[in-house]
Amino acid sequence: CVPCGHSLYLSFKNKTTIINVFIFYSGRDNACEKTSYMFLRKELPVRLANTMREVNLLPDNLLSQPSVRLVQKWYMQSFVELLDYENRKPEDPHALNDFLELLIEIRNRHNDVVPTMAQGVIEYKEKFGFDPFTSSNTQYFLDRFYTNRISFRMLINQHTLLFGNDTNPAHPKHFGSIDPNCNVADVVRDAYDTAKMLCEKYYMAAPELKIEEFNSEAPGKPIQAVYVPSHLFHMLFELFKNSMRATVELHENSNRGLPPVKAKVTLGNEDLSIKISDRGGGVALRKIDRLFNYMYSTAPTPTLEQGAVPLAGFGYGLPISRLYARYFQGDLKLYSMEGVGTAAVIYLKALSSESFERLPVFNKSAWRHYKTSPEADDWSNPSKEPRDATLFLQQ
Ligand code: W6P
Repeated sequence: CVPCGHSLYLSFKNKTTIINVFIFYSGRDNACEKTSYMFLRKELPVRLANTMREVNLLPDNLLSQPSVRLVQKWYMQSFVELLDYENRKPEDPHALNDFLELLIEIRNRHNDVVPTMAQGVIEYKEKFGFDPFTSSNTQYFLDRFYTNRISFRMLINQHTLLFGNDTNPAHPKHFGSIDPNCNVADVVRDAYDTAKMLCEKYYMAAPELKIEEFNSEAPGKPIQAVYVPSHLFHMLFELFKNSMRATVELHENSNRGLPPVKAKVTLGNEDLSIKISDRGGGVALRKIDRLFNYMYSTAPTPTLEQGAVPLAGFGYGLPISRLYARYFQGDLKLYSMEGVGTAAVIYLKALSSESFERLPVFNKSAWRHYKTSPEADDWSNPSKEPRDATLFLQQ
């Protein structure tokens, strides 16, 4: 099994070894599938087990919500089913195919983990309200939990795409879900077009897109990355929906038309950056963190007309997009100037050799996060009373 030259890789960490597992294989031969099988039958249960241990550290009031229990059940079941393969030799004539089918079944079972966990958070909030301690625990937990889920699905998708018969004939040059020559501006346009259709359906109007590229490494050449186009699409689609909504809602009743949403794709030595900026009026600095807060931004989905989809603002789009960016060592940041507009920047690693998985580890320090209560604030609180210095002078 010969890994081909590309080096976007997934890693497997345990206490003593770091094994880099190349997910590019030079062929679809049986040897590769066996190697992947041997790796996954160990690695997938390990990743499930780590998550299940961490779920158990959640505050009891959250852990006991029915939706959280349901998710826990799915994880247990998948864990047990994977363990069946612990001792099945890859030479067993049915092992490889049975395993592949199991992976597809597991992927389907876990499809609704995100909305179900969100439901759990809603149930919690209805009973106990919002408090900063649980919010900070939930934030820490869900970031790690969803990162683990992204990684788990990435591994399953690679295996089923490379060795199943559901390979995508539209993208013969992709390796599983990875495009070694992913044209970033193309994905930007694609995500814009999709968001635009939603926006027009909702508001009967949508801002234009202005896109610019600046390739400092190879001036004039299109910017490419070794990346998972579906992850990039997910992030960009989320940002466009937010930008479009802000733009339309601010300018709906103006007769000067809608200011365009701008996209700028740049490549430097180290970073490949994508900025999406709007003139939608911006968000106050004080409120920016809330956009990434799971507990704050979870609210029961408003009842929509049949088939209607909300444009943006319900649920977990932004925090999960940031996890996608961080998963391969990038990031997603918002820069807003209230009264004017917002710029969102996705940072990716320019070099695929820097794009390894960022995974949560389960150790003492992680455990401590759940067990320590937040420290007392060590900065002054503004007094509600207006300060009048003359009072001190009189004393
Ligand atoms: C806004 C709020 C927001 C969030 C994320 C991306 C863009 C924007 N624009 O007004």
